Amino acid sequence: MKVPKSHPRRKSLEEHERIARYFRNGIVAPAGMMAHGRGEAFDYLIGERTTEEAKRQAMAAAALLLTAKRPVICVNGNTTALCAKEIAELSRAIPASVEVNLFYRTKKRLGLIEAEFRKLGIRVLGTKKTARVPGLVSKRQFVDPDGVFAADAALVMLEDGDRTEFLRKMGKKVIAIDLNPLSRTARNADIAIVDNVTRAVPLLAKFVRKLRKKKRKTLMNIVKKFDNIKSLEESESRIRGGAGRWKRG
Ligand code: PTJ
Repeated sequence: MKVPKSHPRRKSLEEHERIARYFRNGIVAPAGMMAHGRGEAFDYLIGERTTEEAKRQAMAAAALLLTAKRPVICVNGNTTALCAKEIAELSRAIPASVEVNLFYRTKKRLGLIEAEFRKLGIRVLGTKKTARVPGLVSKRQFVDPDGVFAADAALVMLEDGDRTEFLRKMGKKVIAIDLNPLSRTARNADIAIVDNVTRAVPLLAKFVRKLRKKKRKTLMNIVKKFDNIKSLEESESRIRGGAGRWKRG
């Protein structure tokens, strides 16, 4: 369905279309559609735009990614559907590896996501060789020995709190993008960006380009000053205080 240019919630409807299309082609899992709906509700409450808190969160996240020696960006069905091109650009800007990690892991979906990134010139890790995240029971435990397993920092999006927690137990820094500031993923992360992946990923790339020339010490200071829980409280209070503040079409 073509969404009219004049529609006030055009972007949101276009995202629906993308998720539905990528569900039909097998990339998005059935539960991915529900996960998208959950995110959409929070996005509506923050006004479907990047908040000032999210800008600060993304700035700290960009600094962390630039100080990492082996950063990895994790992708799943929803993020491939919504922003594969932007993820490819971010991975080049940092530079970072891209690794596929699926909750509903099947050979077919791994292959489809791999092919989607190949079209963008990215060779994704995580499809064949497998190491494990100790303690994690879901299929998310399977990671690439040259990717997440060896990484010192991982960017995760639309994930569950368990993996974030266990990755941190492995000593890795975790950056999460999650529209729900109360989620376990957001709260377990070192830095959580409360924004839609479709806006947060290009914003991260923008900040990475901006900060790239800064001294390591400056970048580390930005990271050190960041307080994830305090920042999430700011995001949450905007959501609570924001109800009814925005006019909707
Ligand atoms: O790994 P896959 O592809 O096999 O599928 C896994 C899914 C996505 C189904 C799985 O991870 C899942 O069910 O996720 P959850 O537990 O619903 O968590 C998704 C989190 O991401 C929720 O807190 C949502 O609010 C948030 N979210 C949803 N859409 C977006 C989002 N955050 C940022 N941007 C979005 N577009």
